[in-house]
Amino acid sequence: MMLQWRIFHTLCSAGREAPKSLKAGLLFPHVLSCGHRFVWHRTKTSLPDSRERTLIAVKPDGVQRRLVGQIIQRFEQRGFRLVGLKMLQASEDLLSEHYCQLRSKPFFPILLQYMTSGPVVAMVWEGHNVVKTSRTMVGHTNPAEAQAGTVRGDFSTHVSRNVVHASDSVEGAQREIHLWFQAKDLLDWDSWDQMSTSDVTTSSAS
Ligand code: DAT
Ligand code: MG
Repeated sequence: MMLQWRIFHTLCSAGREAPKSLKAGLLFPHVLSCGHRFVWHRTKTSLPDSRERTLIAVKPDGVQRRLVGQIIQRFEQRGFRLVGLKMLQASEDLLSEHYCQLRSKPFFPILLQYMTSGPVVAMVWEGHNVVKTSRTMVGHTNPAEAQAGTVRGDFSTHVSRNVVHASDSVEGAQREIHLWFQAKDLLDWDSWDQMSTSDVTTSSAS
């Protein structure tokens, strides 16, 4: 502990920013050893995709039905990190860009009408394989074919009211996140339980 304080003061007096883990350890001494073991562990075994991100959006029907909390809970309990969150009334322009691959579909005008019918809660979630895992958690596009236990399988019955959006590829997620969020509104942070929710499995998992 004394050593931590010494390093902290040395950095501060030299006008440098102390590492986040050190600050956390000083503010919350009970996590000090975990915090430092955690940082050491990350540099040794983290895979690049532990920082993979996806866009999840609770659609207007999900917001109207007050499902936001339950949907957030599912992603939190799965072990993903929330790095961006906002509620907005999405514009037709934004949605037209978001769903650009569907512009020629007959249901496109109805989709835009539905998606602009009320507020949307847009989120960016981060973690190992978050894109693929989120798609599984959200379930089939058509809720009639979605497995029970998925968001769509538990909360919806019709494709035109399927409660939630999830990016379908890593590249698609990057495009969508850029569309919905400014970089300054996304936070990089380390969760203290990261070792137990993902890093410990990364040395052998793909
Ligand atoms: P997903 O949302 O599972 O990625 P998608 O990208 O193919 O599915 O379609 C985007 C949304 O468009 C979908 O969530 C609901 C709507 N949609 C898709 N197919 C539809 C259809 N046949 N009729 C009405 N809406 C549809
Ligand atoms: Mg899609």
